[in-house]
Amino acid sequence: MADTRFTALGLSGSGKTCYILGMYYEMVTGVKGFTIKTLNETASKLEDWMDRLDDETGADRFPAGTGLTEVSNYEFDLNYQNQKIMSFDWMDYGGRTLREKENNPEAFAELKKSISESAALYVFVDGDLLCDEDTERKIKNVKRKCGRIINPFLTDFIQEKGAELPPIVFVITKSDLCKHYIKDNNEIYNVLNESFSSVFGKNSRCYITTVSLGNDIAEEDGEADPINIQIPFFIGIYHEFFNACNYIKSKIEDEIQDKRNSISASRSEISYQRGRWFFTNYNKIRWAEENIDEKNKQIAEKEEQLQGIRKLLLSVAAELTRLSNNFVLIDGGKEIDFSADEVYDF
Ligand SMILES: Nc1nc2c(ncn2[C@@H]2O[C@H](COP(=O)(O)OP(=O)(O)O)[C@@H](O)[C@H]2O)c(=O)[nH]1
Ligand SMILES: [Mg+2]
Repeated sequence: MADTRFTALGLSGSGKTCYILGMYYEMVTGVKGFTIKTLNETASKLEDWMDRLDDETGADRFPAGTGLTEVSNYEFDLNYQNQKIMSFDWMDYGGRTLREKENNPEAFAELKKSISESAALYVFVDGDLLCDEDTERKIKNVKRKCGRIINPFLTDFIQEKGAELPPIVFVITKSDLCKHYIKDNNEIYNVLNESFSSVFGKNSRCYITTVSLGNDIAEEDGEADPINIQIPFFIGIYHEFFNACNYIKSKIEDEIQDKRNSISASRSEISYQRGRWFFTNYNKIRWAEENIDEKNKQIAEKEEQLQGIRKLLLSVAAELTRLSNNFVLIDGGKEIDFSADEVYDF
């Protein structure tokens, strides 16, 4: 079991499988000290796809479409300078699964379960749907060919999570194709807001970013050179790792407090024994002194552990801040600047 799970919602052909491939392609060699590796046998599939992405041309270089209701689970480990940050599961499935409630109830149930366990939910919007000069037609495309099917899943997720709603990340794929048609961030927000109106509510935190496998990847001999591909998953990691760190921190602080209590009990024992006139128990004094040394050593270890976590958390926050020019954050329905201030107080 990985530490956390992310799920991508998107129709067939929206670019979900290529996204995983692109992310692996980018991160396996490392970005700013961060690397990911796969932990399960699905890695070999990614390795084959990577070779093909580099060696083939035209449509052959992309993974063959995911079987319509096939479900694969990728397990990744994210490391920073060879230290593990966390492991995460990323579920990939054929886009038809979204509509297979009756025909393939197992795959559908697996998808529903994955959504409800997810620490971040990704909505993949096919960039092809934005390849139109007219904003109204973009809205119509996204509403009809994406929103209509995905909205019920989003509504369930929002209701189920309530006040604890995890971030929802809109990933607009194939930006190499659609960037020529997008006027500005406002237009993208407008299209998404019209198509997924239930999402941009008071207690939601939504991110929007565009990704591509490469600027000229659509050309016959275009090269893979992923753009923004690490952003969506760094957003998920940032939130989940921050939550995990807070949890670990409060546990460590409780443990440190226990040890401090034990030290003060030992100190009382020592002064009690020393205060006795005739019956001083020197063994008890020795035990108490040993206990104080031992507990002080354990406190130092715990504090070091906390420092290590703090360092990792700061590195994740710094990386997301570095990338923040390339995504939009909508908090409670309003666009705000991304800031990792909460982490600096950690
Ligand atoms: N131009 C371009 N095409 C892409 C990109 N990513 C995916 N595609 C195309 O979209 C197709 C479907 O992608 P895929 O990941 O299989 O979609 P899925 O059904 O959501 O898994 C691929 O076969 C590619 O032809 C991209 O970044 N740029
Ligand atoms: Mg697929």
